[in-house]
Amino acid sequence: MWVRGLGTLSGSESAIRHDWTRAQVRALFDLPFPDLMFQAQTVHRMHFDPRAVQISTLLSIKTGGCPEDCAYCPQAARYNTGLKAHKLLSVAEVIEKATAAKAAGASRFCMGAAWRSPKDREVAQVAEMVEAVKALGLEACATLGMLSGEQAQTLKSAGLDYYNHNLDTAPEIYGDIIHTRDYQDRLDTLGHVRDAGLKTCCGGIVGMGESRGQRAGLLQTLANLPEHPGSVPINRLVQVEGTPLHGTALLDPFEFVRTIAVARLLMPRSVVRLSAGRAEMSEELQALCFLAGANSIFYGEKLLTTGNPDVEADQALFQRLGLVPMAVEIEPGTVHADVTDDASPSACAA
Ligand code: SAM
Ligand code: DTB
Ligand code: SF4
Repeated sequence: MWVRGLGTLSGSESAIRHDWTRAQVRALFDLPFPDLMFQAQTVHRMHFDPRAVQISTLLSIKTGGCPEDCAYCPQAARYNTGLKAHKLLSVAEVIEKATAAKAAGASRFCMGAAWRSPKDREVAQVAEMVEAVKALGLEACATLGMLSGEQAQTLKSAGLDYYNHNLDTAPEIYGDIIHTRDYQDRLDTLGHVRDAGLKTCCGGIVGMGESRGQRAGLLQTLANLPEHPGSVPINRLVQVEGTPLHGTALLDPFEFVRTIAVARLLMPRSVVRLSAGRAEMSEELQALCFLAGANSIFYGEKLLTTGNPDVEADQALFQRLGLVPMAVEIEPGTVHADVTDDASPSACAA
């Protein structure tokens, strides 16, 4: 099949490429909206059931007081965002939240900590949490900042499935957003994570005042990583008062949908997450994102420190759109949630 902007796709699969040029990615962004949506849908259906949405729940296990200066982040100690900081939670507190997330229908539990890079002793504490989450029959993901190779190994040995570490934006504007570490630090951590045999969860944030060409640059860099990330979270900036990016001009919603569609085209087998920012989106915009190839969400009333749609609202949206939780193999031979014809959105609450 020939697809404008992608060339000839053979058989039932689109090509997995790691050699995208900026001009090629930009050309996809510039397609007429109906063409871009059709192509994204076509590629999505080659690799996924378009009804199936992977469901993750986030928990902030250590909140605020972060020494970094990420201009978007309410957890940076240097910005006055009124956030109530808390120390690392206990394993028992994490088990309680993970149990509730599983009961509500999540298949992956993601633990986030406001660290620049954890100390070895902190990684050991998180490793205990990972073991406990895995024992509940959930996939485990953590996002703790920069990791050494040994730290990534420790987390892998504890049973961690995914490590989230975002590129956040295009390399050429990274230095305008974060000054306390550089792009190469992020690439190095991703290398340690891959070398340890962990799956990567890696994406970025749009709506930080970047241009379309710079959004193309973020997605180009993600797609040209040595392996496509298993999960690609596309966050729309959640504007928090007190952060330098508060007051940034809002991104055209259709441009956000285009970003999802291009991510789907560049990384055909990756799960693309409609990530932060859903609480500020209409249900119609979210539906367009699913049509553009998004097939994952954060589920539960809170992200790390900011709001997310209510569980009941998400269940109702799934029902109205005919979406179902994605089947996920947690352990060999164990299937968490089934995508069957009679699976209903209330399976989220099963
Ligand atoms: N401290 C660790 C780090 O930065 O790697 C892990 C937690 S950090 C909060 C994880 C990611 O959340 C960031 O890389 C960024 O992509 C996303 N994030 C943080 N604040 C956000 C905001 N206001 N809007 C959208 N995404 C945000
Ligand atoms: C990701 O890409 N988005 C999540 C997760 N990875 C850790 C975080 C979103 C944070 C939004 C702002 C907040 O709630 O503090
Ligand atoms: Fe700290 Fe992570 Fe927030 Fe940056 S994004 S300020 S590293 S918590």
